[in-house]
Amino acid sequence: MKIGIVCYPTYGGSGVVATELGLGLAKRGHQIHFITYRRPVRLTTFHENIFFHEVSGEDYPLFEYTPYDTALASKIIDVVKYEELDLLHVHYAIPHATVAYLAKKILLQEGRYIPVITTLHGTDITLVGSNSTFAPVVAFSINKSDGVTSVSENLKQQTLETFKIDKEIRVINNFIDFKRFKKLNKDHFKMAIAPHGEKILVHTSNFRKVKRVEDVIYTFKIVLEKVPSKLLLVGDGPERHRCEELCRQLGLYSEVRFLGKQNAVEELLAVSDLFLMPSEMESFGLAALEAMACQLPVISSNAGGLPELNIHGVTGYTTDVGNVGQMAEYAIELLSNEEKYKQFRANALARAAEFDIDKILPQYESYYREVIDKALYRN
Ligand code: GMT
Repeated sequence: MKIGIVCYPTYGGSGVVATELGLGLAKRGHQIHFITYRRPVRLTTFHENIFFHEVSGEDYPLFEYTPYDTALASKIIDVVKYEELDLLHVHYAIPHATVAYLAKKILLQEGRYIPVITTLHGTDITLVGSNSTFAPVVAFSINKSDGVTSVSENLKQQTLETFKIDKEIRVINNFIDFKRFKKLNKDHFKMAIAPHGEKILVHTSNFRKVKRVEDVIYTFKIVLEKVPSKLLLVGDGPERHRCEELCRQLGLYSEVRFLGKQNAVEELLAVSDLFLMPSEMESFGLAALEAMACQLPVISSNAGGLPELNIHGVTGYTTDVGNVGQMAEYAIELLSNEEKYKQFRANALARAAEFDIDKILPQYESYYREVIDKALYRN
C-alpha cells in the first residue's frame, strides 16, 4: 500500500507511534509518505520505502500566525495526487483530522477519493479536544473520517462519552519494538550513576502538567528515606524548571539527575530498577510500555488506559492520582523484596510482549485494507 502519514514530528507519544508505525510498515514493503512540518525525531535512518514531504508555511506581514492548516491541506493534496496514495493515516485529531477532511473534499472535486483514518492518541480528546475552543470541529472531523482508531479501550469510551460519535472506533494499542527496547548490559553506566549500588528510579516524559512530575519527586523523597536510591528524570518541557526548584527546596538535588531530551532512552531504562508514571491522564502510557520492555516494573496512577497496560500487583502497582504515599510504599516494598521484584520484572516483560510491534502492525494493515475496500466500493 502507499500510505500518507500526518503527525506531529516532535517527542510527543503520538509522533513517536506514527513514526515507528511508518518505519515498521516500510520494512514490511509498504511505501510510506510522512507529511509534516519537520522531519520526525525518530526518523533517523534511511529506508528506500520512506519519503518525507515537508510542509512549509509562507510568512506574510498580515499573518500573526502562519496558517499551517491551509499549507498542510495543500501539501496533502499534492502528495495524494502525485504519489498516488491509497490511504491517509492522520495521528492526533487536532488539526489533522480536520485538515484531512478538507483535503479529501478538494480531491473529491477532482474525482479522487482518498480514505482517511484518524488515530486518537489521548489529549486530542481528553484535555484539548473536549475544550469548547475545539470540540465541535473535533467531533465533526472524527465523524467524517473513514476509519477511527483509539490507542486504548479507555480512550475509546472517553471519546464516546465526550462527543456524539457515529463511527465505530477500533482499538489498536501502542506497540513496542523489542529490537530496540530490551534489557542491555550497561553496568559501567550504572556504576557512574549509582556508585554505591543505589537503586535507580526513572521517569521519562515531556514534562507537561498532566504528567505530574512533582509527584515523582515527592514519591522519590519518601523512598529515599528507606532505600538508598537515585532518580533519573528524562525529557524536557514546561514543568522542568519548577521541578528543578522543587528538588533544590527538598534538598534532593544531588540525588536527582535531570537528563533532558535523550535519543537513546533504552540505555537509561537498561540501568534503572523502577519506572514511575503518576500522570493525571494517560490514554495508554507508551513510556511505561518502553520501560516494561526493558524489564522494569511500573508504579503508575490508575488514570485513563494505564490499568490496561500496568496490571496492579502483577507488572507493578497502580494508585489513585496524587497518592504519593501509596506510590512510595509500593516502590519501597518492591525494591526491598528481591524475590518479588524478580517476579514483577518477568511479568512486566511478558506483558510488554503482548504489545510487540509484530503483533500490532498487522492489526493496522488489516484495518487499512478494510477501510480501502470500503472506499473502493464507494467509488
Ligand atoms: O502526552 C504525551 O505524552 C504526548 C501524547 C501525544 O499525543 O503525543 O501522548 C499520548 O499518546 C501516546 C501514544 O499514543 C500515549 O501512549 C500517551 O498515553 C498519550 N498521552 C496522554 O494521554 C497524556
